[in-house]
Amino acid sequence: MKHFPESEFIINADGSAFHLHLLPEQLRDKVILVGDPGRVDLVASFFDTRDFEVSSREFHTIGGTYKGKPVMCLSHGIGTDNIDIVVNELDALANIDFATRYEKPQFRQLTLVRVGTSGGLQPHVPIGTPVIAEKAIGFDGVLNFYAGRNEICDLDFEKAFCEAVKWNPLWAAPYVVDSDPELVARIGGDDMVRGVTISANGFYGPQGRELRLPLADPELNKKIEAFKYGRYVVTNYEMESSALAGLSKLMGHKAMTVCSIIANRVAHHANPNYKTAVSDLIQTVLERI
Ligand code: R1P
Repeated sequence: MKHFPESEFIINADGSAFHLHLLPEQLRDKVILVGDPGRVDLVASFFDTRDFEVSSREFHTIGGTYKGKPVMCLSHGIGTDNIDIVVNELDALANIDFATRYEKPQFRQLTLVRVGTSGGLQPHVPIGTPVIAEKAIGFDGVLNFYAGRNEICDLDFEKAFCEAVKWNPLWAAPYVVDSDPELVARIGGDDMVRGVTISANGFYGPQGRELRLPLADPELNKKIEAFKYGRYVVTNYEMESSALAGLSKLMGHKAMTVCSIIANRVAHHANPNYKTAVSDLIQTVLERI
């Protein structure tokens, strides 16, 4: 069994995981992930009991039950760099013995569902649509630092995508990972769109938004919108689904992302009153997780 020294896996003085500040006994098998720490209260408002609440930086967690089902909601903030922290520390809480610092002999699998917001890129995903990242394309590069990346990624899709959009070799190599198919079927039901979601490594330039700084490739979004791969088209942009799907798959956890579309990047529309759609989506995911 692997042993993890103090420098590699930091445990706080109170026995909690370094960034999440969660204790192993607080971990629930079913975890709803949201970006905004404030949205954790919205998710917990649907719980029938609240057992604990922990807050540190952007990581805010409330654990409890939903219709008797043990569940917790945790905020990850913005970006796949945070997802690297969240998935590694959740996995450590499940699969590392904090007293001995050894990997536990019995693997414990977690179910991680991110409920987020997103910008739509296609006419069939108008504002208000819940879109599942059936495939996630990571522009961020996080997964490329882990061994085994090629075994879990869709290499043919990656190649076709890079050729179609004339990917700039100065950018991190994009990676393409599937969400867990059983979760997609169960949580997606027949009322959510299955899509291909890009996780960008920034909100402005990396998603083709031009403010004062000109873009390296102003045509990139047009090429992304036109790209087709079998039955797949790229449906939306957000900033976390790729690392969530990739790291979870490498570790053996079940994960997926579903986002409510709050802006249409093609038609240049945004809906600042998106909270009802997000709240409805949260309740649906709580029912089905
Ligand atoms: C950017 O405004 C943030 O919103 C989206 C992006 O992924 C990014 O985190 O999702 P959340 O609403 O879940 O944070």
